Amino acid sequence: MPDGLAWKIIKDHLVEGEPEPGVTIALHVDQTLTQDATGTAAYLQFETMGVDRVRTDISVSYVDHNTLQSGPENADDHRYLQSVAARYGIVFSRPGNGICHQVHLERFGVPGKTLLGSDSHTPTCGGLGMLAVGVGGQDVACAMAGMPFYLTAPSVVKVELTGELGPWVTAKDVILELLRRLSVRGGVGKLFEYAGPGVATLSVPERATIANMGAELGATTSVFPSDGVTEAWLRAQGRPGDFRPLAADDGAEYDEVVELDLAAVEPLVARPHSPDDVVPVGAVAGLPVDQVCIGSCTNSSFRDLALTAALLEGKAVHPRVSLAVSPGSRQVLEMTAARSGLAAMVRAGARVLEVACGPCIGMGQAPPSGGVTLRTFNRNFEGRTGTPDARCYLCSPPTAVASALAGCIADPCTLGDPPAAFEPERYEVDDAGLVFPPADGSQVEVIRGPNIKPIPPSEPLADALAGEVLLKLGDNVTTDHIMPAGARTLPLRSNIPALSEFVFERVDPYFARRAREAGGGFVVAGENYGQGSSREHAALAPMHLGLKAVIARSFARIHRANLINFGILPLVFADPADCDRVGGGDVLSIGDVRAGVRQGSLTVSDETAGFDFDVGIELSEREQEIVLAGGRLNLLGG
Ligand code: MIC
Ligand code: SF4
Repeated sequence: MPDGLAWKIIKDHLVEGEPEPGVTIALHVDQTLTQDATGTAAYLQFETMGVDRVRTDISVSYVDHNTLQSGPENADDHRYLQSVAARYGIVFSRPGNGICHQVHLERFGVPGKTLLGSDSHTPTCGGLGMLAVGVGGQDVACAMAGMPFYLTAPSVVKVELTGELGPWVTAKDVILELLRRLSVRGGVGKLFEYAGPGVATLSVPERATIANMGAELGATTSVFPSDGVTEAWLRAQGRPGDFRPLAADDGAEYDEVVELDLAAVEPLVARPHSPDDVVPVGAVAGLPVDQVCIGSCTNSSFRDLALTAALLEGKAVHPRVSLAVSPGSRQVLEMTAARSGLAAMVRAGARVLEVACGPCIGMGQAPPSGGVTLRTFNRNFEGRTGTPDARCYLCSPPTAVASALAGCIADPCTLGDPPAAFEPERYEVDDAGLVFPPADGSQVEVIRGPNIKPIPPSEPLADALAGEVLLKLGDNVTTDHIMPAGARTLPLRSNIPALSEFVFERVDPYFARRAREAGGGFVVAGENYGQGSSREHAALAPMHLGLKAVIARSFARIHRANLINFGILPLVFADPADCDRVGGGDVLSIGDVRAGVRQGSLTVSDETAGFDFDVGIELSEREQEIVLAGGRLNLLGG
């Protein structure tokens, strides 16, 4: 039977299971990546697995999130990550070398290989024809230890691209258009495979932008074919040997098809506070902006920055606006500087920031109170900027530049004729920011700072659970709500007891105290609970506070897996209407829990409201073992 591209890569890596949508399968993992904010927990868990050296083709540890060193914690984390990398055979990407997804695309991505990363935007490398999936740190640790990666095989959506992008329309607008049509939960359980004649009109960095924000659709991953454009780009990166052509077989069938005419896409903007609240730029044009940020793993390629520099050349940023630019990698920074682009940006009044995630994760550049910030990033969840009442809009680099110059949201066509887009024939390759591990790391000492604490243990699942509904929430709760990031909390990522004090802080500043005093309890929510990041801390820290189960209408993929990995039950209302009947503060009890987990359903008694309701818990046998043990680490003997 003819196969689509994604199924070909899946079948090439299949270790266990039937390759059918909805079925649990296990895949061999060729490469892994971690970043510093999730990496410390991943390596702390990996260290307990008794493996002497990573068993992947290549594993890379990036430092890109926690780069603001306002105390010793982040530098201590970096030192731990560097030493643990040398000890176990992992490549270390030093602070300042770049955002994990951008650097991985430039230096390590290989078409047709699998990549598992402890960051939700790992699918960026799908732009190169990789099957790249974002997961929690524990799943990456297991892959580094040589275990396969278990997932529910997704259904595959073919996105048939036709036509060509018009002037001032970019890859960012393409993915915003898909978000407008499909929403932040439209991709859950699905993989997006791009096809059609429009693919050849998109460069690798543009494909990467689209694959990157497939994460915002909730998709398992996104993948582009590997074609002549891919080959030319890999050659330009000095890696011609990594190219291998990959395309769907003729006549391949798909579970769904989405048609998208690139010529019909227009410049778009996502409004606060969700990446799917998308409107044409004209609908918000004229809104005064306080800040414009260009960068993040979505839009920080050389192509994006070269365009930004060309558009800023000889102009001046509006006095009301603070324009921040953060390049995605050292390569991007060096090449932009070498071609005078850096000077053009600085002269125009831009604040050029460190090569890192920076403002995207609230590591500095919080906007003013009640301010409007326009960003080329991928997420605009409430509070994520670091300013609780800021309003964050998302857009493409040209829309960002036009707005920075105008002082208000502006259509990029106000900039006149667009400069010719280009891809350099040769990228300047400089791997000085990468530290390769010694052939034998067994004598390397792993250095732990005082803030690095072991992962807290958990108990096997009890047969009776009781407690109060600590929080009742709506739809699309993000991991930024559950476990906020930003400059204040990220330094505590390797210290779970300290970090857990901030769980749900933006929803209820007293949540941690209430949870501790109540001896744990439940959270009740609507659809798509836990969308957004891969941070397993959003399961680990609530586990430490005694959270027993989350009862929701549905869950986001990565967060559901993280809850299971740490022994928290992801329960789904059998009748979605019951969600409205359960109140915050109600006392719930669940009996025969262990048998119910095996059967796939449980009955919950709402003692306060005086009614019973059923919940489902659809787990594979392997997942059942994990939750019964109180988490995967207990099964691994960690
Ligand atoms: C994000 O964009 O939310 C992050 C920060 O990159 C997270 C990872 C983390 O929380 O460390 C992600 O996307 O997975
Ligand atoms: Fe970093 Fe932002 Fe990308 Fe997350 S979304 S990896 S914080 S740049």
